Amino acid sequence: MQGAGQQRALVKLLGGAALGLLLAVPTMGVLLTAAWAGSGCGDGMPMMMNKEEMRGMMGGGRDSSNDDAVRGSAVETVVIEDFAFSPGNLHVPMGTSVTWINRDAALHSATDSDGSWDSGVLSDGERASLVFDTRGTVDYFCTLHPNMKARLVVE
Ligand SMILES: [Cu+2]
Repeated sequence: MQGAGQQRALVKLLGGAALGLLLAVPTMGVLLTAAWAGSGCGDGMPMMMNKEEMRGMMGGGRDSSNDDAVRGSAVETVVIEDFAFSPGNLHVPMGTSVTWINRDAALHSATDSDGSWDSGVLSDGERASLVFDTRGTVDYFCTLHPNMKARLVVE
C-alpha cells in the first residue's frame, strides 16, 4: 500500500477480548509491536496438521483478488473460508474498518503483500480489524498459504 505519513492500528480480537495491538508505519516498512497483552505465543496452537492444513500446504488456497468487485461501506467483514478470502475484491470508502475473520479449522493470516501490516496467525473464529485511511489498492495474502490472495481498494 502506498502513502506517506499514514498510521494504522490493527487490533486482533479473540471472542471480543483484545489480545494486542500492532502499529504499522508503512513508510518505514517496519512493524512495531505494542502491548501484546498477555497473548503469549502458541496458546492453543495445534501441533498436529489436520486435513485442511495438509490441503493448504499441498497448494490449496484461492486467489480471489479478481473476483467481481464488491462495494462495501464504512464497516466491512472479510470471511476467510475454504482457503479463500471473501469478498476477495472489496472496494471501500476511505476510513473503512475492515475485519477479517477465520472460519476455517486451518490457521490463516491477512497480510499486506508489501509487509505494511499483518493480522498475525488467526485460528478458527479469531478476527483482526484494521482501519484504512489512505486511498489505494492493497494486495494481501495469507502467509501460511501464499496462494490465498485478495485485494482491497480504498477509494
Ligand atoms: Cu491461509
